[in-house]
Amino acid sequence: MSLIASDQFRIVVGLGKSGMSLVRFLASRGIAFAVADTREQPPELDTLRRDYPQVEVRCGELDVEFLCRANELYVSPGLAVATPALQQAAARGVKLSGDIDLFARYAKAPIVAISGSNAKSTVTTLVGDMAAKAGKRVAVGGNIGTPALDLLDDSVELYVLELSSFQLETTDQLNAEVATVLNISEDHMDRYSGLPAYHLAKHRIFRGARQVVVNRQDALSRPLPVEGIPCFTFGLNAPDFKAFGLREVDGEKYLAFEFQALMPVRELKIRGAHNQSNALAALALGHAAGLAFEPMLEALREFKGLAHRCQWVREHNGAGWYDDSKATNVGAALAAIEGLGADIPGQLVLIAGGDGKGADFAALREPVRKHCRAVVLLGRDAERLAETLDGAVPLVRVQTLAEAVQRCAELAQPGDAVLLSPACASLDMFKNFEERGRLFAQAAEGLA
Ligand code: UMA
Ligand code: ADP
Repeated sequence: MSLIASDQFRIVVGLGKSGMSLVRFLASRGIAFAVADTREQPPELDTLRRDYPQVEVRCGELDVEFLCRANELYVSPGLAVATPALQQAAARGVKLSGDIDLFARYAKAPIVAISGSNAKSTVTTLVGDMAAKAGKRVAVGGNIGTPALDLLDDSVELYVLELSSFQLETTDQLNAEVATVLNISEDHMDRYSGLPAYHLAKHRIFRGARQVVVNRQDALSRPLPVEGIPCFTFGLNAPDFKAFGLREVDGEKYLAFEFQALMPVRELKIRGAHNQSNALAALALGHAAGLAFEPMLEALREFKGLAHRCQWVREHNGAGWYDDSKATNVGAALAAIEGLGADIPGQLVLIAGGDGKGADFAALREPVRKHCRAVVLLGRDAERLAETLDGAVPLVRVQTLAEAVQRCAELAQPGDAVLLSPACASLDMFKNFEERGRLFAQAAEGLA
């Protein structure tokens, strides 16, 4: 690829999964581009050098002069658009864009777009399962794993995308058939100036949407210019017109649409009030996308939940052990503590701590006091958590996850549940949340 500045020249910034999907996409369309990454050894460097040896790559600190040779930068989600070098390039007229914007320009099938602080992966997977049950050729990806550009295929009939605030920062016009922000609570406060900036990034998902789905119980999920856009809502209270919710019929709780009971809640395999809300959100999105109720309900009946989301691990001395390693923020941990706490005869022994990403932990104090027998703390922000929880319940400090498991086994009583729901990211001690969950389950399974 030549390095001649022209209005056809692009630079892919970031060479991880998204960056590599951009490289494949641009190369296959004969569009000239180069690559930059702030890391000396980005993960896909070897693949790039092997498969596209002609592409220029700059590793290390971003060079503004280099970036300004492009008319458009495709910025990976791991890099904030607020990064000074990117802002300097933007100030000199270079357009900042990303993989999702490009995807939206080329996708020929309708898009179901799902964001929110929590429950994105669960709801995205559910909508994908529902569409497959309805016989649609469906492609599921985005933040959940497969980069969106890798999904593009003209035979696809429906795209279901999980989108993070990071991906939405660079998304100008998504034009989704239906878009939702499932809920908003504090997350990624190490990247945003505060909740308003995070909220603003998430709400870019609604740009050009033909329909929206709103959480009745979370005002922050409501798009500002909702008038005139067809809207379905979901929530745990009884539904009215164009709404999904819970209705009681003959003493039994049902998932319901408007005044129609659809399915008893007890037929769901996923537990807790938060998962009933997730099932309703998926129904609302699927309905807006034109899926029939019967296949959607079949998918709901079969869904066992995703790994590391309140996942049952084992029973030990009469206590259940649960892996909720995916609870990387306060809102997710709260859902697990309140959901599981209300569901068991005993109390919770909670393992929490890790990289708090600058979050305020205060909201944990009351639910922890109500539901927990003790909290075992580890990781970078253990002391900050300890300050918040001090005096509410007994606190135990440990250095390793194996030690945490041992201490929990000593503390738990029959009828209790041991819950790994850290309210923090895992990256200070582990490769990712999956590794943290796997090591927890292994250690728990190893208990005599
Ligand atoms: N990075 C640099 N310099 C760069 C580019 C990236 O240091 O020039 C760092 C980032 O700060 C980050 C890491 O490299 O720590 C990875 O960033 P990336 O943009 O290269 O990530 P990808 O490999 O492209 O993966 C991304 C999503 N990752 C992030 O947003 C951090 C993946 O979501 C997503 O599955 C993938 O695209 C495909 O769409 C992961 C994630 O952690 C699961 N998402 C966050 C979350 O869910 O909380 C938002
Ligand atoms: P995301 O992809 O947004 O991280 P997941 O479906 O992977 O969402 O779930 C992440 C965490 O959020 C899990 O710990 C899960 O128990 C919790 N969670 C699931 N549904 C909800 C909800 N409706 N509200 C709050 N937390 C939830």
